[in-house]
Amino acid sequence: YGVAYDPPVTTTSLHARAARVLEANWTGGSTVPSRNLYPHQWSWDSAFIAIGLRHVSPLRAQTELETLFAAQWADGRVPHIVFNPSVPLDAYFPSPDFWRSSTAGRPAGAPRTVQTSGIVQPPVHALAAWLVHRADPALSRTRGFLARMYPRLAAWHRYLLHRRDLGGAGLACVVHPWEQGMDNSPCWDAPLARITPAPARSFRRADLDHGAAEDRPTDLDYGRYVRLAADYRDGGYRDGGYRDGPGGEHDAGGAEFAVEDPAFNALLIASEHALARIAEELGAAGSARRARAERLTEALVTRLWDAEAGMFLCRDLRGGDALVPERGVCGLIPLLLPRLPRDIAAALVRTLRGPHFSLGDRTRLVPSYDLLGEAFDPHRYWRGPAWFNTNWLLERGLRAHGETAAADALRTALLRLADATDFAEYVDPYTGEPCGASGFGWTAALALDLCH
Ligand code: 9YW
Repeated sequence: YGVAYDPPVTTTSLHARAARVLEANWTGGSTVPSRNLYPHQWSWDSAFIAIGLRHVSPLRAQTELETLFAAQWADGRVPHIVFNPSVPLDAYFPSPDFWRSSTAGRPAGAPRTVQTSGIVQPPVHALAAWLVHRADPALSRTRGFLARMYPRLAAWHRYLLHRRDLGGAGLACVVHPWEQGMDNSPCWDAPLARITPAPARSFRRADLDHGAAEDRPTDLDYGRYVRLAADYRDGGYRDGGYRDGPGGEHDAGGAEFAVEDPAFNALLIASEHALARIAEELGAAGSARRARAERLTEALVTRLWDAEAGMFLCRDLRGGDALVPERGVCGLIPLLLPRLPRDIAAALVRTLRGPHFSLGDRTRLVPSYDLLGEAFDPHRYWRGPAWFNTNWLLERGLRAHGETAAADALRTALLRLADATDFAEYVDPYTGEPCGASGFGWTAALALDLCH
């Protein structure tokens, strides 16, 4: 036959099995992305997981976010990993002894009681907190969930909008590919090429114990990730950005890798809108936050929109402050914003349907990278495979812009593939063949969300 095994799905059984994955990955205070590949708490995973978990247990969903924010640093940053002390050091690299967050001199106010990384991940959290609240407002109010989360979320956004505004245009910058969440996207190839890799023998990758080498980033990529992270650590995790002094002067900082990414900033904008709603729910005004979200949306368009490509691109601050000519799925994620200018939303939908991403045509789900790009590889991590979180964001975006039929079709495809692949980490965009881990946290969580 040569056709991928793809049995029909009944949403009830899918629902039960997705809930079981989240149960199996629950550690008592949070949920691991994958039991063997990623045995700690990851920041944006937890936000997506909470969005699904709220349908099974609003209490656990609140706890998920509370646990993450208990590890927030004094400067407002939310670390991309919170380490589980009962997991052996060699189960994941880089481990706490690499990041050294809680050792003497604690950089930038890292917490004393938990070990964390020192870089961040996309700010999906305020959006998640709002959705979690709405799943059970009575429980949320009784527990003071939003009242406790609000100041922490506000400090998180303040960190990103001040310390990470390295370009001075209002957008947040990432200083490491891991921060943007799409680790080895071809969008990073040019900015990463300038980084001298750490010697291969100076570290040991743990990911290859559990993942197939051809599905994972290369050793050369890893050498560069390690170099960038070690330099940031050795600089005390200090950022440039706006100084709080009287002039509020701008400091570009020493970061060798500094990129304005459209997905990271779109998620920040969506979360700023959510924070406005949270403020209002708590009896405060949301208007200043809404105005800020609007300004950020304008900056996103001014800085990162490329009319010719019909999508957003990344801006490489250290590469002549130029746009990176690679089409990554990150450039489509701003579709998530309901208040995006209409012509831009329409262009994004055309690009999604066109030859580079082929929505509703040759692919089963939207790939992480340009199907026609030279670097495209249907199996290698963020260089082509389709991921469930990005597709969930695009499903929401299509719906927000009135593309109901396309959103429905994408939803059906997401549910089918989550089911048929036992909640794979990512899939071949053409065949739907599973890659990476199975029983993956956000895949199960977002499938659950789409059942509701
Ligand atoms: C790694 C946990 C994380 C995700 C990232 C993804 C991957 C870690 O896994 O990074 O070791 O490669 O790229 O987005 O948060 O699921």
